[in-house]
Amino acid sequence: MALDDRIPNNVDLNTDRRLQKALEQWQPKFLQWWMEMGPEGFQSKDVYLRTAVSVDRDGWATFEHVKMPDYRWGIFLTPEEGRRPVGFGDHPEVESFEEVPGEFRNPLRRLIVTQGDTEPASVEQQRLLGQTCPSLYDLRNLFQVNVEEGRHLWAMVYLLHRFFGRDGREEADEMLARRSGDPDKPRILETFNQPIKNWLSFFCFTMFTDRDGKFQLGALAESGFAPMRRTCQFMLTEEAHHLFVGETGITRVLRRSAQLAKENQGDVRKAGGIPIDMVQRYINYWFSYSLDLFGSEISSNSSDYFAMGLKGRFDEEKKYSDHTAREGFLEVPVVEDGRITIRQTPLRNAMNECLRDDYIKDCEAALRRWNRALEEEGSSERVTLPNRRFHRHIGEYAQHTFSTTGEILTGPDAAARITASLPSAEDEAYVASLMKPVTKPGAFANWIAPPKVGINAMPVDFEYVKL
Ligand code: BYC
Ligand code: FE
Ligand code: FE
Repeated sequence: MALDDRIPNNVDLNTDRRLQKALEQWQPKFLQWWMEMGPEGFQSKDVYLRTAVSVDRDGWATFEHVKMPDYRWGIFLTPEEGRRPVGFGDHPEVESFEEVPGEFRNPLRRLIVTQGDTEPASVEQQRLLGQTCPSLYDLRNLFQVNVEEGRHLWAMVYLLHRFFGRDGREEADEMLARRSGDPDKPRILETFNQPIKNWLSFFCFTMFTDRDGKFQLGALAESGFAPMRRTCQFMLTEEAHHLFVGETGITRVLRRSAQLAKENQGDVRKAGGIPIDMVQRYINYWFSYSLDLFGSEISSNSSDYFAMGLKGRFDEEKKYSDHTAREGFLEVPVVEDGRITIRQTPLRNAMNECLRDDYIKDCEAALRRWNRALEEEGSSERVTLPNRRFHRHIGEYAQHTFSTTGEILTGPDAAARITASLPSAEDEAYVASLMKPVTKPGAFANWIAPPKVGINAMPVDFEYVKL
């Protein structure tokens, strides 16, 4: 382990002078990007952060107050016992590769660049949220997510520098040049160009969009390209916290709304809370945008990635017995002549849809937990997930208009029905009006319930950020 190095790492960076130098040249550019595009206004404050200093059980989560620019962004890969075969695709039996075979270079680079691009994008999307934090606890969680997304960028940039030579170095620079929402230099995937204007969106984003990260990283953690596999395995340990922030964030909003409804004869708004139907519209928006991230339902790209052993299914090794996926079909609803019909799709071409299926099941489980919280608070209201066809911009359903329950909508009022299920300008203005910073230790904005416990067994009123 080389923790005192300029770039903390467990990949023996000091034995590869060229690579070390290339990364040390990228480091100041990263820091410059962080100061420019990272969380605005808090760079000189002490934040109670978890830093990975090694990959083993006690080492990967060291908690202390640090200033964000001093966070030790490092390169950590989960070690593996012995060698293992690729395990799926056209050649499941061959030994997994430690270098990139020539014919896999372009697709692999694309996967890494697409994955890597989302990480700084999310930091850019969230950069102004600190100014309206509902508590110091939440402020700290935002920054924890932000520094770790920065580290995820490091993880992908390491792969680019280490395995893709000059092309990789150029791609790594491009990661810092694109900007979320910039019409001239946008981020690659559209979801990462959508603004996150308030904390309700932030919690929905970490719930739904970071969860795409869980499933994409899960699929890449099966990769026959061993460095990718080990990189993604370690990223997944950090990802769990991001999902926690999103899921519990919305749970706390729902609990508070239910409490305020009870105390005020159902009028949550009058009491300064967020009505549950409004929360539902934010769920509709971020869930549908997150579904887009799985790509087209029927995709030859996904078939190629699988055939090459670059990207498997979620839990490929554990969950499946046939790892070639040469036989079998997935029934994919498509639109033909204005009607939904089932298309029998060869499994390999439906890999995106398989992953999306697993993702949706995971979301459904979380929705059940949200609804249980509403029930506990004595509310009869419930939240739901819209149908996967609703409000899509990518894939089979992007060309048509679907209701939240999945039926095709036609006619003059179709667009209006979609709009009515999404946050309106009025919703946005109302939520914005609630976003007033609360920075006293232990205090919380009125629209959100406090968490049950603090971070790392600290009390809820701990000074998570020293302002
Ligand atoms: N927006 O066959 P198709 C995370 C493009 S999140 C714009 O449908 P494919 C995180 C596609 O590139 C995890 N364009 O797609 C979360 C292709 O372009 P070309 C991110 C899109 O390739 C929160 C065309 O449409 N990780 O970590 O099978 C905070 C048709 O291709 C979109 C990954 O994405 C879109 N939404 O699948 C921080 C993993 N979707 O070839 C971080 C790596 C598709 O026509 N990426 N297109 O120019 C992949 O595995 C695949 O690229 C995708 C797309 C699953 C994204
Ligand atoms: Fe990430
Ligand atoms: Fe994340």
